[in-house]
Amino acid sequence: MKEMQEIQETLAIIKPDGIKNAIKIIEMIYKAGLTVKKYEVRMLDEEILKEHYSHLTDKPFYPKLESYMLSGEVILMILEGKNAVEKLRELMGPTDSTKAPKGTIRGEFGTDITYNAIHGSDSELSAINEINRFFNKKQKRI
Ligand code: DAT
Ligand code: MG
Repeated sequence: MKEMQEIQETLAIIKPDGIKNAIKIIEMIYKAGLTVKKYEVRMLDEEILKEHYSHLTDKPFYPKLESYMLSGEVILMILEGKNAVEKLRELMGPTDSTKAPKGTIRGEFGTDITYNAIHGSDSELSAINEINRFFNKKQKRI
């Protein structure tokens, strides 16, 4: 039998195009059973983005992704709850907002594959690394 779902933390980023809908997005997060444990509103910079999107820096779309992520303030959030990593990914919908169902954050507030309103960690390990990266925790990186 599967154990009770564990309490996890995950990292969410409301991206520059999502800011105008931040209250609605946060409401959806709470309705899904997650809570905001810590948050910060700030601009990102090239260095942290290159680290965060290291799997994409060689892609032809990277310059567009970078300028979008630098185009305004973002809201960085540590979310907490049962099965938080998967729950947030489900609530976000797929990367391409045009393919995201209504009722998902990207389906409601994203525009396309670039302007997709929100980031969420894609695994427990990414969540730990990303929380360390953006909240500068002095914990050992895995
Ligand atoms: P996700 O954000 O769903 O985890 P990802 O990690 O593959 O997706 O990519 C990170 C971001 O990069 C994504 O939110 C938007 C951008 N991106 C990914 N694939 C793209 C593509 N084919 N064209 C344009 N932007 C893309
Ligand atoms: Mg990703």
